[in-house]
Amino acid sequence: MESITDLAQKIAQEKHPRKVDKVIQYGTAGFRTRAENLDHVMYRMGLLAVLRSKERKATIGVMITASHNPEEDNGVKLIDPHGEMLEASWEVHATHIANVPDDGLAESLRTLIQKENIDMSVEGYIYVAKDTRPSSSSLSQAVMDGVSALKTNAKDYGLLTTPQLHYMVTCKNTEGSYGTDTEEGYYQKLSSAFKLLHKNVSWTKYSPVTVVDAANGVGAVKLKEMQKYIGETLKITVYNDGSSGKLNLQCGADYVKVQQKGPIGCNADAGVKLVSFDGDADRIVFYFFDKDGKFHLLDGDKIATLVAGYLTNLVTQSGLKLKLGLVQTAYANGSSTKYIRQQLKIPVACVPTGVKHLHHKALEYDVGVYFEANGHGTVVFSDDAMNQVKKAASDESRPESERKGARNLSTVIDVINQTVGDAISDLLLVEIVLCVRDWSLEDWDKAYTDLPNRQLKVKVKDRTVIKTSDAERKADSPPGLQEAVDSLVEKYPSGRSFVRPSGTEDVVRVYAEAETQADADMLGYEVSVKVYELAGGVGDKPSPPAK
Ligand code: 16G
Ligand code: MG
Repeated sequence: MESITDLAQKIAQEKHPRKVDKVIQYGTAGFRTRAENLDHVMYRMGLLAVLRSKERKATIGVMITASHNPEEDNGVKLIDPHGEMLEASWEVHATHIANVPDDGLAESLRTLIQKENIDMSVEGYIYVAKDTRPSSSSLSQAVMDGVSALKTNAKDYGLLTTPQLHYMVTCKNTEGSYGTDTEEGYYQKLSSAFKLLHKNVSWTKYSPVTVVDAANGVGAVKLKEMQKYIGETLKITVYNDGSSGKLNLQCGADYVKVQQKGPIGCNADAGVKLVSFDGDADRIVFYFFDKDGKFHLLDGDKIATLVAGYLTNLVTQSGLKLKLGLVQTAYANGSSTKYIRQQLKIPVACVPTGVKHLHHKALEYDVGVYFEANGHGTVVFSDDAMNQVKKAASDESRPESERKGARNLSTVIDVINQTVGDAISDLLLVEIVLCVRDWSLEDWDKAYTDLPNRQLKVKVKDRTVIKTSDAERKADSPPGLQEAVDSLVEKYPSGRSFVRPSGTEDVVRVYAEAETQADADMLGYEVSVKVYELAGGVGDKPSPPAK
């Protein structure tokens, strides 16, 4: 009799053959490449999700998206039981299963089953969702084929934002204690808490009007849905909503952050609150134009400081002794780190790029706020902190002011999608803080002034020659590179620069900041040249900044 793994291989050969030889890696955010090369990878990730599900004895999520990448790309990532990124040791399994030749698939599956000691009689369960890319439908079908090849059931949610799927997986695996694993459950939980906090607050400078560039992605559909639940409390206008423009093309959070300008179709009056999501709505940035038409960006760093400041106040008010900490990456603007240390007086940690590193570190605090400068982030509360907050909220022996602080904290927790950064949830959270503080975006922006900065890419033969340490702030190889960067940095007041291989693109990334934009541009350029010379640059040499 044919074994189930042989059968899975047969289906692979017949319906989802591997047509490309190029090895593909499970990177920072799963597999990501041209959609036409992904069919076999998707089928195999369906298989792998089942094995992971049986091994964990829990529901596993499979999200089909390539986030802020162009429409021609697609990708897939697996979501672990508590809504977190797939464990690193399984990333290795994923890479292996994705690349093995068709006729070796059954054998590889058997080896994995043995190695991880997977009990194949355990019933697995898979949640699948996709973004709005044209390629997502057929790729999602390939995932479903993989799941059913191993005789396992899946729930296909169709279109969801990435953070919504993380949320669903967590709801399911906590048997509903985190929330209800339906879209309605998600909108209900977040919007009710939001409306409660927004109620009874009066303002003069805050404006409950927000204009959102949804990057022509899935966030548009879901935000419009959320608006129905929020009603009048916040008036959201969505553009770049997929009705005409192309996904992520000249729009979205990544474009706005990197280009430091508004997206296509953006023509707002001075002071209007503007927002961009990325293609799968797990990143958000805010911005506005001042009276002189100057663009002001409020990125992940600014969001982190806003949120951390607010939560610190609530914790203090509640009288609870909770340890709050903030987690950033090397991309965090130097001014933000200084502000957090000197003004907010909150402990701040720096970790390597990628959500899993930030999330993991944030879990070390009772209340861990984490944000990447690019706008991905959230807040996580330890189980103990959540229990303390709940208890304090109804503890009659506490003064009313403390109980009020705890009650507000408890409600804020419900606005937050703790499983992963979530543009919709973050939007609501920021709106609450701005409303309570009665701040316009100008007020928020005044907290500190970003040091001018520049991000550049350098093409090299093999980007893995760059090895970093100290949360990517030091390049240990190739020899001489760090010394070269150090001596360039020294020339510029408030200069800082680092280089790291991208985890999602075949390039080396260069970051530079300095007191003036011209200095940041020049420092970035000079460092790029060093990377080109010392790390095997290919193609054209980096060109100097335009004067
Ligand atoms: C991925 C990461 C994001 C990171 C980015 C860096 C996840 C879910 N996403 O999008 O956190 O900022 O990669 O890209 O981890 P890079 O390595 O190409 O600079
Ligand atoms: Mg994204």
